[in-house]
This record gives sequence, C-alpha cells and structure tokens, in this order.
Amino acid sequence: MNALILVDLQNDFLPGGALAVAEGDRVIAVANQLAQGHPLVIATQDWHPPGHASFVSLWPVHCVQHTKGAEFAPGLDMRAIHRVFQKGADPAIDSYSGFFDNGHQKSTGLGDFLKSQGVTSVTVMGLATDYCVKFTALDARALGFDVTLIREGCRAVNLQPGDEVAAVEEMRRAGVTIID
Ligand code: VGL
Ligand code: ZN
Repeated sequence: MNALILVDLQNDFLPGGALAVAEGDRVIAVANQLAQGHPLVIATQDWHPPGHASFVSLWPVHCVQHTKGAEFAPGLDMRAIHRVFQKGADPAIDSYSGFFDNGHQKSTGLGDFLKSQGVTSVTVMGLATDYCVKFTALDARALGFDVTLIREGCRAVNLQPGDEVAAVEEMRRAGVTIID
C-alpha cells in the first residue's frame, strides 16, 4: 500500500507567514488532488514550543504550538487526512524529517505506523523541498520504503540559489523517484 505524506502545509510556510516559502500556497491544490480518494494520507506538522532552539540562530520564530502560524493551510482539505504526525516539539533539537529528530535519536512513530498499516511505498510532497521534504524522503528511503517525490507539490526555501536543485539531486541519488 502507498501512503501520501503531506509535509508541513502550514500557514507559517505560506506567503505572509513567518518562514514564508515562495509560492508555498501553490502546492495546496496539488495536495488536495492527490489526497482525494487516497487510501492513507499523512500530514506532518512542524510544532515548536516557544523558545525552540532553532529560533536562536537558524530560523525566525515559526510554527509555535497552538498559534495560527502552526495551523494547516486554510485551503487544505483536512477531511482527506487520516493522521497527523507532529515534529520539532523537543525544545533542544530540531526535526526536519517527519520520521526522526535531526540527531536521529527519537522517532515520531510515523515509520512504525506506516509499517503497521502495510505501507511499502510513500509519495511525498510539501514544504520545504530543501529541508523537511528532503529529510522526510531520505528517512523514508533509509527505512526501506519506495519513495516518490511529486515535484509540482513542493517549493523550496532556497537560502542559497541552487538549494532546491541540490536537494532534488540528493533525493534522486538516494533512490527517490522524482515526478516532474
Ligand atoms: C522547515 C525550517 C524549519 C520545513 C521547518 O518545513 O522545511 N524548515 N522548520
Ligand atoms: Zn521548524
């Protein structure tokens, strides 16, 4: 069985949000379309406590628990989403991947959940290509899932120009099938 993983489709990553991703809003329609009638749809949610370690030097304050910015995009069809996995709640360590924290110490439970459901392949899209999407796709590969990336459902932060292309290449090298 295939699971669709929608990565961090939250207000703070949309235009006007605290960590806005250019054209981030454009992927919501793609998500709704892919989710329609899909047997298993997972959403990840960046879910930071106030004062999260990543706010100090890396990122602006974003996706703070129980704030508007952490909520899912208003246009996202939540009825099509079966389970939400939150990440980044540990104040001391960030979690780009929907599966593990960045130190690979703690699991979110997503991998075990997918295996318990008989999932062997995952389709991944969302925000942002060069961070949470990339690390989610790479961890999914490392856990043994077949992974497909829907590129039109992704947008990148691009702190450096070229980050998006490099992220896609890294995923391709790891065995992720890229659908352009
Ligand atoms: C993300 C930076 C910080 C993402 C989350 O969703 O790609 N990037 N937190
Ligand atoms: Zn974050």
